[in-house]
Amino acid sequence: YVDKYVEQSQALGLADIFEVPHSAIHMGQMLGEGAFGQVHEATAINLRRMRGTTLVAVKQLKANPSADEVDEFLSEIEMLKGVGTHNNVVCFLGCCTIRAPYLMIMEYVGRGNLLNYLRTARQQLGQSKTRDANHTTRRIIKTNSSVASSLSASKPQSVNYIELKASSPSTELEQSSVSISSSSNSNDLCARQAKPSFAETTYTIVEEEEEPFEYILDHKELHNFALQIANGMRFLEEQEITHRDLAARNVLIDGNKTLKISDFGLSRRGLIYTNTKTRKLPLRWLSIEAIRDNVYSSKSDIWAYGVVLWEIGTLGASPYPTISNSELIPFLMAGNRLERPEICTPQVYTIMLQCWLEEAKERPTFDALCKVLSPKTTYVD
Ligand code: ACK
Repeated sequence: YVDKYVEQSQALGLADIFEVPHSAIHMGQMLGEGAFGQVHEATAINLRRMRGTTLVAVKQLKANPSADEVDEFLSEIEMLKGVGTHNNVVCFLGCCTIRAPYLMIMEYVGRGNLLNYLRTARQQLGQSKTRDANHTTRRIIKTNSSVASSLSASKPQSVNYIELKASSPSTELEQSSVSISSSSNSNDLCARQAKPSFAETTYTIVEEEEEPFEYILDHKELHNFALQIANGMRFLEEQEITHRDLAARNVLIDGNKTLKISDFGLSRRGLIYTNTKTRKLPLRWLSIEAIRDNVYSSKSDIWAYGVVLWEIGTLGASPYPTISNSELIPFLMAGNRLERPEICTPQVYTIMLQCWLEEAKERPTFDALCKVLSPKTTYVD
């Protein structure tokens, strides 16, 4: 098949080993939509090192993109080609970049994002058993009574990204000067329900989803989530890749509860200083220096990781619900931080506070966090 693939690729003038002909991709249902375009379930035939048909996720750049959008999409792909594979990072499998529609082909991660997982589990907390759309049993184990009470206070929020004009000083961010966009699914508190339907294709997809998928949320699970994300981020840190949009909504979960860091749309190598383009930014996950000076590094990813720990500890609350965009920088500069989630141990809250140190170089590395988050750390009381 390799010969056939190479032949096919050469015929199309595809020198790059990641380049895939459009004919090898059969699009299925849409999974979601972002500013860049759409993500679909799809099948791909004879991907690099993958004989036969593989279930994949395909990110498709929207129709009539601006030159900047094409640039960004292609640079994301270029960066992903060099990332290598890690169990906690969504694997890049191939791309179509010779002609539009431009596609990015990724490993399919079938259980949606971590934020939805946490919120669904939170919603179902208290019910001892429920059945999901696949007729597999989900068992909800209530970890302790403070979990439920700490959650009632947190309400989901739809605004995760704001548009920051490069010319306006970020400290003067005004709610009115900010155009609001919501992440495609931030209000959707339900986990993905149905298995993919491929009515329009003739392929048979065999999935391993019949096994039960449990919403557990005990100490072990939350701790394990924190560690898996730190592991994936350490892998990126080693390669000097700055993710820039680490948040629970951008961490995907599969049927085995393996977490995969995704959405590299804003990622770049090395220290990044951005001042050129108007772009939407995940304000509430950004470090002080990222908001104030447009400087991003692994240390600003560490800040975002602290917010992800907080999202895990609150089972999917929205950060700073009472603070407006324009108030955030003064709030942080005055030394204020997100409060300790009720269920988190002081030990875990100390880690969060270290991630939010004003001085970037004093924050821990992901490597150090992986060590600190040894099995001995207690996540919740
Ligand atoms: O949160 P979701 O269910 O998971 O909805 C969003 C949507 O596409 C838009 O980003 C989903 N998504 C993104 N990448 C993947 C992937 N590799 N596998 C499965 N779903 C994905 C994401």
